[in-house]
Amino acid sequence: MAPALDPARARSALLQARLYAILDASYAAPSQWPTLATQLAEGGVGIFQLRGKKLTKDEILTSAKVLAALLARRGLPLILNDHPDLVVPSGAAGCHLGQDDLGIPEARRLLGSATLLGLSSHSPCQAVAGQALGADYLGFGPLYATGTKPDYKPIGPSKIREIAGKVTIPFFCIGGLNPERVSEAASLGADRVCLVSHLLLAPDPTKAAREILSRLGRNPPFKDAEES
Ligand code: 3NM
Repeated sequence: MAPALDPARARSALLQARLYAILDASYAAPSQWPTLATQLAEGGVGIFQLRGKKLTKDEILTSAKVLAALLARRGLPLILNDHPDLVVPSGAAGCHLGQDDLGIPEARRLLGSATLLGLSSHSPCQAVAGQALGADYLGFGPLYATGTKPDYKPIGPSKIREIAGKVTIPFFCIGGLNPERVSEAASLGADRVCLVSHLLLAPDPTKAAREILSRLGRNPPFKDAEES
C-alpha cells in the first residue's frame, strides 16, 4: 500500500481547505473518481470525501486505496463517509459521521487523535455539540433543498450567522449549493463550502471548482465582518 498522508499534513490541509468535494456514487461511477479528483484538485479543492451509500465495503476499500494514494501525492486528505473500520486499511485521513452513525467519542477511541473526524450537523445546536464532542470539522446543512440528501429539511442560509459566532473548528456549509448560493452564503459569513452535484456534473470540473472558490472571495469570518 502507498504511504498514507502524514496526519499533521492532513490536518494542516483541512485547516487550509475552503472547498470540499464529495465523490458520490450517485453522480459518478467509482471508475470516474480518480479523474474527477485530479480535475477538482487542479481547481483548488482542498479536501475530498468518498461517499458510496450503495457500494459494498470491498468496493469502498478498493476505491479508497486508489484515491487516498492519488490525493496523498498532492498533500490532500481523503475522508471516508462512515466506515471508520476502513480508514486504516485504505490509508484515508479520516471519516465523516452522520448524527445517527457511530459517535465522535467512540470513533476517536477507535481511531486515535491523529485521524480526522468530521460530523454532519443540521442546526447550530448540533454544531456546538459536535465541537464539544471533539469533531475536527463540521458539515453544516443542508442550507438549501437538495436531491442528494432529499429527506432533510433545509435549514436556510441565515443560520450561517449563528454557527459562525458559535464554533471555532472549521465548518463547511453544504446542501444545494451553486455559484450564486455560494456568493450568498459567503456574504453571510461562510468561508468554507462543500459541494457534490454541482462539481460532479460540471462539464469542466476544474473550472467549476475555481468559480466556487472565486465566489467565496476573501470574506472575513462573520465576527470580523460585524466589527468592521
Ligand atoms: N450532506 P449537493 S447535504 C451529503 O446537510 C450531504 O449534511 C448534507 O449535495 C448535510 O451539493 C448533502 O448535491 C448533499 O446538494 C449535498
